[in-house]
Amino acid sequence: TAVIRLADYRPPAWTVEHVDLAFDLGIDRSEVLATLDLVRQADEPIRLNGEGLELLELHVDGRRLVEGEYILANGVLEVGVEGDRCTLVTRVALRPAENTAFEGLYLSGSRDKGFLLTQCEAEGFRHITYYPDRPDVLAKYTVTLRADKARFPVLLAGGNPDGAGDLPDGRHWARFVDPHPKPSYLFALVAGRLERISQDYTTADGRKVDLHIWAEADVIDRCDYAMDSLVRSMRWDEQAYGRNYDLDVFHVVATHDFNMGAMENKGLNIFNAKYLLADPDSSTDDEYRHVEAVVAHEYFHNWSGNRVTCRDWFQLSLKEGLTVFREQSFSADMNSAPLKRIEDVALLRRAQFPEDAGPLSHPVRPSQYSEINNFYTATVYEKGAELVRMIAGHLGHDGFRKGMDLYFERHDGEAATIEDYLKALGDANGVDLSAYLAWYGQAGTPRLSAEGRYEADKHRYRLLLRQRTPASAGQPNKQALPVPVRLSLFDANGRAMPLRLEGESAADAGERTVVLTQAEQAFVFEDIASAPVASLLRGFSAPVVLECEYAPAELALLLRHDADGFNRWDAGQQLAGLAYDEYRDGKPEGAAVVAWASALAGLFHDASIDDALLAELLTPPGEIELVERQAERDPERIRAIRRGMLRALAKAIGIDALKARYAALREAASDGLDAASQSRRQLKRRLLDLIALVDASGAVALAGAQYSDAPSMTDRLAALTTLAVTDAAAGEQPLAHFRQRYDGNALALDKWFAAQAQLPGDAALARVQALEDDPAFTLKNPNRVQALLGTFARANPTGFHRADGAAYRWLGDRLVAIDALNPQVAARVATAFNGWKRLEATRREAAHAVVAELAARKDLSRDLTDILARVAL
Ligand code: HT7
Ligand code: ZN
Repeated sequence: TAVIRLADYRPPAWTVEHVDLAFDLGIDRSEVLATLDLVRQADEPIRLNGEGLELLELHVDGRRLVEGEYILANGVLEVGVEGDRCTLVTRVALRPAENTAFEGLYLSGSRDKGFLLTQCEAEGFRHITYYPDRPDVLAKYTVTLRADKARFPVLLAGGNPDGAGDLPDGRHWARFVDPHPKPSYLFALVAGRLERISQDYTTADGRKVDLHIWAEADVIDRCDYAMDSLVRSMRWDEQAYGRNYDLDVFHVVATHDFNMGAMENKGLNIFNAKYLLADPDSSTDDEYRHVEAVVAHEYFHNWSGNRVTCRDWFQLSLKEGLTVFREQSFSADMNSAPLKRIEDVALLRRAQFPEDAGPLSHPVRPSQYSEINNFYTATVYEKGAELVRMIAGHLGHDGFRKGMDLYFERHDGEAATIEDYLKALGDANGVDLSAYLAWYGQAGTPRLSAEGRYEADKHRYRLLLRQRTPASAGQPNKQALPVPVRLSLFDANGRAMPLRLEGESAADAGERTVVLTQAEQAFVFEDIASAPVASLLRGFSAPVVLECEYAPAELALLLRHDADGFNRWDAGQQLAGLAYDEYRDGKPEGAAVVAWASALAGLFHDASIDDALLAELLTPPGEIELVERQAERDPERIRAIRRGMLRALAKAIGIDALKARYAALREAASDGLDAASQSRRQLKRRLLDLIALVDASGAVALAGAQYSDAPSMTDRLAALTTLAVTDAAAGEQPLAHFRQRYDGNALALDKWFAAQAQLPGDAALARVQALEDDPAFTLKNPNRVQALLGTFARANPTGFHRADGAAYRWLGDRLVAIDALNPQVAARVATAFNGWKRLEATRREAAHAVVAELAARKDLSRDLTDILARVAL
């Protein structure tokens, strides 16, 4: 397959000044009449992308072209014209109901009740009409929609409304004009029977905006939280970045049929219902937070992505990394900042570090791709956000804001690059940020090693930092990167010492940032009265793996005293890692196990710790992260060791203390969304899991009661999951109850499928296979596929990696079936095979056989083929 390279970038030969689109919408057949005002930029023919289109007519400057006057091959329509401008008209036909790939114009839901919608990022617009479908072609859009009024009472497109009316034969029309030039990937339309909730909003600069959230009638009463989140996001972007909304209307639409989380189409955001709907009866606390975060993320794209877009898809992180960072800052302001940081870093470690350590590793700005849909990755999003965070830290709060102001001002209405971004931020502050460019171009997670030496006689502490980034495909030698290390030094009582670097005259308060710019550098701190314990990379100041030989007692000290909530948690994670090593090496009474369990037992009784933070502290790294601590991956063994450690922890705290705390939390139960109630629910869930490890039947009784009288989905699902994974028989009745109670509630049923996909061990595959026969299961719905197959393959290591390889073979078969319907979804699920090389030998051979067989097939999509080809390497 063709490889697209960043180095081959050429500006467009023809640009579009204005595009007029007229749609005649129907479920089986829709027609699109497109009028493009084209402007020549180079001495080349016009080349327009188009895939799966039935071309009905083609006109240039009013003259209809006949066959032979144009070339139509390999998804490109080529027309040679004279002159520097022309008007090109095409009329094409589409078949929305047959579009199971959910790219371009498609049908969400059933033929009789569903609605039509579009998804154009990254290259979906070419499935709608012939167009230069690349993000650096920005045009003004006028869109007219025509459809049967009874079947499609609501007609929406991006931009401001510009008239509507009735037509003969029960049809009607609506027109929209978008004054802001935009790339084709931001085009959207929606048509069908939808209900709405609305709110008035006035921007800080005085624009009155109508906010509308649209959804099907049965779920419209679950959109209020999204509306509140939207208003909070709009205010926050005004206050934090001085960014105002810029159209008279803002539409948000929910669909159950969507390949990703949501889409920031200009003026018409479209959401996977999973990230828009929320109500106490069917949503967990985590889901409420996700709704708030995704609503904010898509809204923030209006500036970081829409007003300033990407020159090409290699620059994807310019909008995605930046927007994730903006969402992280917003969520930290709306909720607990340390908990948000813990959650984000945990995600980075769980999803991005493994991606970057295997054959799918790529730089935040890749240099080549064969299928861009496969680059909407944790690296581009989450690592990209970490790079923005480092740069923001370098500039400081006010400097970063000045830099962002200049970036938005300088590139408004343009398609920019990562270089443009660094230049604007640097220029606004009179600094050169180009050293950070290396972070964008270099794959792999850097290892940062730290070695501290205290010179008691000189009262000095010498910190030697070294960095090394492992080789990756095509990048055998890595260069040194700027690595900001925020740090504090603690004395034996857990107090942060004043910090003065050699050569400086005054000491800083208890925290500062040193930047490692070379492969190796020493930093010497003066006037250090006693041997310190270093708290390094505070707040996770750089996306690296820290290698520092702490003694268990030192980590226990940080776990007890570090004022940085993130580092406190991370000290616990590192200590848990050492405890894991001891367990693995047959030393269940080792120093780290004892230090970890006793420090946490102490914190358990510390009333000053927030319940949610305590829940996080009581959670060691998961089975997936712990793979790093095994030479070869044997999921059963990892799970057994981890459970052994947790049992030691539960015993150190004491079963009676655990049960008493659980009972107290149950007493205080409510369905409130306030932080304290959410924290209580989170801790309750953690305690139930710990109790289950030492007293399974006691936990089953508690979970049964919790399930029956749960005031919220958070409590209900926690109890259900505990029951399902602790005792299969005890889980049956509540599972059946849940299935019936939520029949018809797609998002709640997804949780039911996902809970069972997590059953540990060999029993899981048969359960998953049985669930495929449930009438509610379908391979056509991406959320359902992710809930059952995605959860099983990615979040159930002992179930998926069963030693006989049966689950690998089963997933291989399913991938072929999914691929025939929806290549993007198949490709995503297939990434579960990433890391097969690190499995122990039996599993490795079984996984390899499946991957190799699939990779050799010639009948699979480009999306799936690309993932398989790379994973098989
Ligand atoms: N920018 C959006 C990306 C997206 C997408 C990409 C490929 C295929 C389908 C898609 N749906 C949405 C999501 C975001 O805001 O990051
Ligand atoms: Zn995004």
